[in-house]
Amino acid sequence: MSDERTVSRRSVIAGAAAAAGGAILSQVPLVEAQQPVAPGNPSAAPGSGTTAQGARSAFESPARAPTGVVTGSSFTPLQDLTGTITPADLVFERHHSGIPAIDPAQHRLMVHGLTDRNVMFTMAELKRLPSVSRVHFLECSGNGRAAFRDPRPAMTPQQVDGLLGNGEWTGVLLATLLRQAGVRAAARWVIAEGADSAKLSRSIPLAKAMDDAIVAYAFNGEALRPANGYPVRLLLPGYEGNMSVKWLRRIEVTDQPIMARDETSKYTDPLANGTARQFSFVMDVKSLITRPSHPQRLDRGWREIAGLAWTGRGRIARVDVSTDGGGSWTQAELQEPVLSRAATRFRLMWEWDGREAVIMSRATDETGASQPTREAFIAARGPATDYHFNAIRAWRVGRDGTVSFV
Ligand SMILES: Nc1nc2c(c(=O)[nH]1)N[C@H]1C(S)=C(S)[C@@H](COP(=O)(O)O)O[C@H]1N2
Ligand SMILES: [Mo]
Repeated sequence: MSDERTVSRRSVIAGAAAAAGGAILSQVPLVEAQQPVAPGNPSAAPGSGTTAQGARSAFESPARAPTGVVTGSSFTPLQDLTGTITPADLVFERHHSGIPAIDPAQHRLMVHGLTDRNVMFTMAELKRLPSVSRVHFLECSGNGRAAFRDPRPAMTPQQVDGLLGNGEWTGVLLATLLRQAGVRAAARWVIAEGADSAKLSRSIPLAKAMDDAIVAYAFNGEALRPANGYPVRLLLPGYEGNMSVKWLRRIEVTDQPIMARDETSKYTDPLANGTARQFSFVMDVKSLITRPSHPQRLDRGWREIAGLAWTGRGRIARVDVSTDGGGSWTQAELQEPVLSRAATRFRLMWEWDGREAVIMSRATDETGASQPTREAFIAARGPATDYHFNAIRAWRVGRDGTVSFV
């Protein structure tokens, strides 16, 4: 343990830090002493009836924060969520020309181009094919832009990094569809096109299409929501969100990229030397502390520092947490199972002693890649970079217990 004011959950449970563990429990007033009867007053009257669809407790109101209308985003309320799975009705939305209303009975997905045959799939046909269910994150490559460009103390995790969702996607591997069509030897790319009026199109390396790309029709156990691509979308694990084309209608196999609007005028990264980095597909290793965060106000004593870490390159290997602005770091616990290209929850117990503290997290993935400091990020990418913001971020805890984004 490198920091005397932090303690891992495992060491508490194992009794290896019995003194520290005892200190935690003695300071947390779990129940009033000498409670003579069980708390609460069970109602004598029967409760309300069973329901066809679940609703949240009237005491809970997590919500997305929409900006824009037809061209817009709505942000995942990361501060309200626990574990790793984003509920379908809270996962962020990002669309370039509104949410199309598509009748699944009328929808078709065409696979053509450098193929032995052109194939057209109905939704019923897609659902007859062998399916996979996999947990992956989906992150817009513009995520974190406002927090990088214009950091404000009152920002919440939702505003900092809310263009992030994580959940279980079900569908057919794109490789299965491509094998049915028969990919010709000259093929190198596939072009995916959406059925929205933006006809959002992206070029995808054939190797990715044949590897883990999913033609997904469900999320978290049920049909996709209209905003997230109903009835069918692409999900490219670990790649920038823009490439996971929603309302998927066409896959064209080609020998070169098409240089679509969304991969030329947008989603290229201007660099310091005046050139731009194109086809920066993979999302970099990243993490965010979601609690404590703004607008929480802390009391002194022990609490959990918790957040999410994710990387497009595979699994998260470790997350280190600092409570002194990066002076010293302690390795956090990772919630098992740690899945590839999926959000991973990290946790560390921390005793806040009432002095000003700056808390931050730094994730490292299985390839050895680690989050850069803001200074190193700017040095590498230049001041005008517009995507893939993965520098270390921090929250400041003031003497009055208020938490603000740094
Ligand atoms: N057809 C289509 N696909 C799209 C988009 C779009 O506007 N149209 N937006 C893209 C962007 S920029 C992102 S970040 C993700 C967002 O997916 P979500 O809205 O399901 O969270 O979808 C991508 N796929
Ligand atoms: Mo995006």
